[in-house]
Amino acid sequence: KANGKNEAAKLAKIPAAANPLANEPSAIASNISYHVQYSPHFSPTKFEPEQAFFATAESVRDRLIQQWNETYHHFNKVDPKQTYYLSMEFLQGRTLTNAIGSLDIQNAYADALNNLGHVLEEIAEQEKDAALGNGGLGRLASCFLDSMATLNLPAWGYGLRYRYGLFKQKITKQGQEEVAEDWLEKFSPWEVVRHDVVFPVRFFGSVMVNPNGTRKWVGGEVVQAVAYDIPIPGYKTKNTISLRLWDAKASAEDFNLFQFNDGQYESAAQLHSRAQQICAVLYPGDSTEEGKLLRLKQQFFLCSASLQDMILRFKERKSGRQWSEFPSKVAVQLNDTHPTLAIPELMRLLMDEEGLGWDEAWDITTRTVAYTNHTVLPEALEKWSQAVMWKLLPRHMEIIEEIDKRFIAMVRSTRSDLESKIPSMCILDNNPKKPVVRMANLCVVSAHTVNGVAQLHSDILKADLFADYVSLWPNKLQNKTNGITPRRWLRFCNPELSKIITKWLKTDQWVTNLDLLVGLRQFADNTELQAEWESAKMASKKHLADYIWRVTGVTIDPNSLFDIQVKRIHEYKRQLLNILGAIYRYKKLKEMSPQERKKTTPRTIMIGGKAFATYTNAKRIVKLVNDVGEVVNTDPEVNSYLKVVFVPNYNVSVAELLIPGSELSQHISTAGMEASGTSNMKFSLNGCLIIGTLDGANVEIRQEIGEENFFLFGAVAEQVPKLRKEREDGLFKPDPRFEEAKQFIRSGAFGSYDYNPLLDSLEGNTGYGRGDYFLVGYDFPSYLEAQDRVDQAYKRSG
Ligand code: B1N
Repeated sequence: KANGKNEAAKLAKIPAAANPLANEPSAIASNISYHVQYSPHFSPTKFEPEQAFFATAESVRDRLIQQWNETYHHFNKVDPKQTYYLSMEFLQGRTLTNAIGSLDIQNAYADALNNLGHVLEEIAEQEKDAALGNGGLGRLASCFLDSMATLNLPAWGYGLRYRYGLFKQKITKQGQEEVAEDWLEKFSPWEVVRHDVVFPVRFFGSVMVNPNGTRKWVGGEVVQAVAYDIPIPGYKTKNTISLRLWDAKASAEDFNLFQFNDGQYESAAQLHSRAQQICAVLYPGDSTEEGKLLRLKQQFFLCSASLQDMILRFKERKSGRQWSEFPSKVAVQLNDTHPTLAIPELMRLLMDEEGLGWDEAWDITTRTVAYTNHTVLPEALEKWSQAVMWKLLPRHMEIIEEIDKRFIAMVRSTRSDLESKIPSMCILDNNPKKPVVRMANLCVVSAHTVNGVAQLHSDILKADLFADYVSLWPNKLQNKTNGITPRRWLRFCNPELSKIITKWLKTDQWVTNLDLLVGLRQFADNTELQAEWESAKMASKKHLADYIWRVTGVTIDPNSLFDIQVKRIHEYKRQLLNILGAIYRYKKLKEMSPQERKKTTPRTIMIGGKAFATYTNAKRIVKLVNDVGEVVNTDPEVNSYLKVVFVPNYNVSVAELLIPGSELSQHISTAGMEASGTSNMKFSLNGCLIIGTLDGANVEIRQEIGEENFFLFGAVAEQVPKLRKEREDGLFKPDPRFEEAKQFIRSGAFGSYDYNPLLDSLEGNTGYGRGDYFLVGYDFPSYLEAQDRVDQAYKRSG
């Protein structure tokens, strides 16, 4: 362990480097010590791991800034078509290890820190996760940035600089407790504020009609959007792109000095505090009820600031150019419907600010914008109240009405056969009870391309949700199966396995070209490779076991099968199926004789994930997993054959620890409901087998890794509607094993908490209005059978 005083003494002896960006450990050490002294954030002379982290990060940042500026100048000169990824969420996680790895200077940094009395891994753990997202959708955005940078693409990410990211999850006797996560508590060494990049963003107000008939949005309140940039280095390339996060600020004129001097402190700063609210918190997703108006403000704030920035860049890169060039220089990708307002905002900017006519503005907008759909869950499809929209964005509502009117006229004049479909295809739902804007419809009507995120999901979009549009625009809908960055999710999080792969492939090119991994297939039966592989897995399992002990106090056996399910807690993801399976396993173990137990495959089941704060059933599931763990792990009869662990506060850096140590991972959503899933890819990449349904990207992963490496069970998507109907009609006969597992909970085996409401959701007519909407009962028997196959396979593999 580093001792602050000794390290500080060492620091004082480090000479200044001639070139602060040189790659020798001595130059790096001197650059780190420079930052300790001259970029001080703490009292002088302290050099504990925390201080060492910030100084190391700043030293790495120096290098990033150099590449970053060069990238910036290069693209300014070349003027390529830029991709802009608009997303309300980016789940960046930690940056240090990724940045050092991308710059390919791990060893030099490790040595430099050693010389200064520190250990790189320990320093890296000081960093807080930047969790400006909820789950897969946000992490996908961050993976795309890494990959685009690595592919040398001219891309930018645009998002919001939330003051508080996703909450920290604490587990107490009551279950999950949410605590604000202060990722900016000290500061983030990775962000650079651009004081020269500031745009006004208006809210409320009214529409003024000019004498010539053109329209202008005026009045209301104006907030300033200030750019904070985070460098995104590509792997072993100089290309370093930007994640631009907007923060909201009121201007000095908005501070009412007169009121302040009069002692009216709160009202004097009212506009300032209203501006601060905009980026105060990330809205936890998967929800239905939030501060609707504030969330809409956030969405518009992101869209307006980002588009103004893109337009300015377009103009600055070449003066006096034609607007018709815009779509060949700018591509805007909407990450779900959350940034849909980019569509009417681009129309407004082009027409009201730049003086273009409707037709030209529409042509440019539709050729610029593309939309990715990430879900078919009806409650996650955004619909904004027309009343709220008229109030906050009056000019945009005029534009949306016009888009809708023209769309309907176009369908009527060209496709009279679709007349009956117009009410569901159009944008405005004018139901007098609750008139809303259907954001997905606005996106499909306006985007040149719409994509789903896995083959099955895209097929469902085409056959179901967006079927009528397919008949209108046969080529608009495409599939783009999600992906993950192999840098963070294998090369950096699992260096032991990476080394083995590089050794056997005789190249490390797989880090940027995963197709090369098929080259390992020819060695599959090589016992030397197998032994190396196993020892890497064992090392990761021990590392993980150590972590689990630190955060939960539970000891787990690295020789048991490590079985992991980590993702947001949701009924459709069916963590309940997992824990019911664990409960059934426990009950059977209890009934066995000691000799019989010895023949079973020892397992450690780990479940982690955050539940949305007001999602009652999700929170009950968290509590149930914890209660089951409490009983099972302290039961001396069975706890060498089964452990059940709830992994608290699942986030990106916890994932980086769990995934390398996994042997089986669960991707067991009700078929047709998980659009893609992305952790399934991460687990597979780390040599973990999957138990899963034919859902999302599981389908394609199974084809890639081979059926023998995928423990398949459950209903397929086409069966689901019929099975739900059968349940409703009382035709479903539950398997006795399912009844037994539920009964065991009801009997109080896991404590006195009232689990009846949760269990009732699997029966009768509760839950989503129809009992067991997610078909846990239907899939339970085939799930248990798949788990038996897992146990057998593990035994065979020794
Ligand atoms: O997007 C991921 C997919 O891999 C997952 O299957 C999918 O569930 C996820 C509202 C969402 N879909 N929708 C959301 C997030 C926040 C919010 O406020 C919806 N997240 C997904 C990447 O494609």
